[in-house]
Amino acid sequence: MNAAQPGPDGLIDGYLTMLRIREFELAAIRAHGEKLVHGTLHPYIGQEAIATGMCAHLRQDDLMLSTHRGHGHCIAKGAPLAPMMSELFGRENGLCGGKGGSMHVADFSVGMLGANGVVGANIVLAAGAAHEVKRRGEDRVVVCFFGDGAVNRGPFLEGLNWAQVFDLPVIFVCEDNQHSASTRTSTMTGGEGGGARARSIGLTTIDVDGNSLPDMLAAGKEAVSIVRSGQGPVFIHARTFRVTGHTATDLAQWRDTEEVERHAAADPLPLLRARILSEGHREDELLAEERRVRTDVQLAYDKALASALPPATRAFEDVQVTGNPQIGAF
Ligand SMILES: Cc1ncc(C[n+]2csc(CCOP(=O)(O)OP(=O)(O)O)c2C)c(N)n1
Repeated sequence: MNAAQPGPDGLIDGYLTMLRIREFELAAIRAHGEKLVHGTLHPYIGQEAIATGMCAHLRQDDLMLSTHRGHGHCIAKGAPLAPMMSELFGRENGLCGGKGGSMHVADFSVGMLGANGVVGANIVLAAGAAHEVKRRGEDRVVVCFFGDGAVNRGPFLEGLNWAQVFDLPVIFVCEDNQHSASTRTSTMTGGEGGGARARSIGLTTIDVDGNSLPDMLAAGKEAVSIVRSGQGPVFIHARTFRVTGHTATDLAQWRDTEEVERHAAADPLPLLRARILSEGHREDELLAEERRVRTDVQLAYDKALASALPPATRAFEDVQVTGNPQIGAF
């Protein structure tokens, strides 16, 4: 084991976070099929090691910007499951009072500044948040997750350049699942992609197998140590694969069957479980922990289902800021 790699406890904690994300996603997909979740839902299944490995090194007061595929980021940053599920169900006890839903969920109390339905838009928001952190002289770190499709949008250049020029404490994590909605990203990306573009701007760049929790933990640790010590922004290129279709209703029949089967066979969760057991962890103890995770997710589902919708009288609250514009998110 390399010195930067985690010990067995780090792997077990990480595995259980990944399982929490996976089980939450399976429950959310089920709820979507039962018409309990309205609007589109983008599952994070297959990519759990990235959010888990990255967020394992963050403090609660560190900040995070997420995407349309944001449930995993939110859970890994520490958002509680029941209010999150309620948010997806549009219930009044949801994290955003049931008005944000899957694509606009946020939890400022754990530094989760928001999912974002506009591809790439969170990159400039992250640069802005990092600029404010630096202006205040704080040692907080900002992490921004986005997909490989986002590197072809304007905010990618703008955000990375700004972060580099002002030496900002931000980690850009590109989750390269090889697809942008239903298009192979390689067919619409010039040159060598996000990593090469980040390097050309001057960012420290880390390339990592995003399906390996040990590798992601090591990459996250290195990135946080660079950024928190004031050595400027970092770009992580995390290679992964989206196991499901683009959305909960996309059966992804347009994809190459051989490729999908190959990646399903390399599902990071069972592989990590097998590794943990091979390193001597007792299976009965792991089974008990797994049962606890599944119970927590089921309780979150049941609680959301039993919760009330926001009253119609509050429909126009939270829609527009009418109070003090100085009220900050962090
Ligand atoms: C500015 C913008 N253009 C188009 C869309 C429609 N759209 C939603 S998700 C998506 C694909 C994004 O791909 P990627 O950034 O790789 O993330 P992934 O879905 O693979 O996680 C697109 C094009 C959007 N939401 N925002």
